[in-house]
Amino acid sequence: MRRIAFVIGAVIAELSLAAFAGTIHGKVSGVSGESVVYVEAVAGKTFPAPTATITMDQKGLMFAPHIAVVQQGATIEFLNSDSVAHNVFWPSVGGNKKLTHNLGTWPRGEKKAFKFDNPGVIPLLCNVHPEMSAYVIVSPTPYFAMTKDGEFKIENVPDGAYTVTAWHEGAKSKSNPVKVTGGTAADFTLSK
Ligand SMILES: [Cu+2]
Repeated sequence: MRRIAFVIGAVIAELSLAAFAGTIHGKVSGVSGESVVYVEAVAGKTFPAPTATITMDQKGLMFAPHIAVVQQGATIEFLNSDSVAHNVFWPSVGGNKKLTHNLGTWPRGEKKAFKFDNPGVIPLLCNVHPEMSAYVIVSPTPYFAMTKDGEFKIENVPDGAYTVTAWHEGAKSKSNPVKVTGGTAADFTLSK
């Protein structure tokens, strides 16, 4: 009997957790092109590890996509689709130069996987082609969005107080405190 009561209690707790979640929406202005908006780490809170693997291609002497956003712990497969060899390296993670890493240089058709365990913005470079560049944004939470026109929506964020950061490659990142109570708005104006 006690066990049944416990199970029912757990189900109710789960339902109410699901009920008290909202959408963070808003607009990133002051910049044009892709921006990334994500919820910063929440003290004392961990999230299930992401299971999806995404591919970052090197094609036509360009990284594709130019900007990728993943949850902390995600794996990215770096593929070379060109007939020339490409390299992948990054000088820092979130500005921390100690986290620099050179993945190596490899020919067409080959790929290498890397698991991103540290959050932050990672500038990707190729030491064979200095004009090649891309960014990986490793979000510390599963709550993130990419926007092309500035409008963004991050859904299913549990009620609570958060810090939300907007990033654009040509501007200074900006962070705003956001309180989610069944839906909330957060607008950002970025500048250089
Ligand atoms: Cu290259």
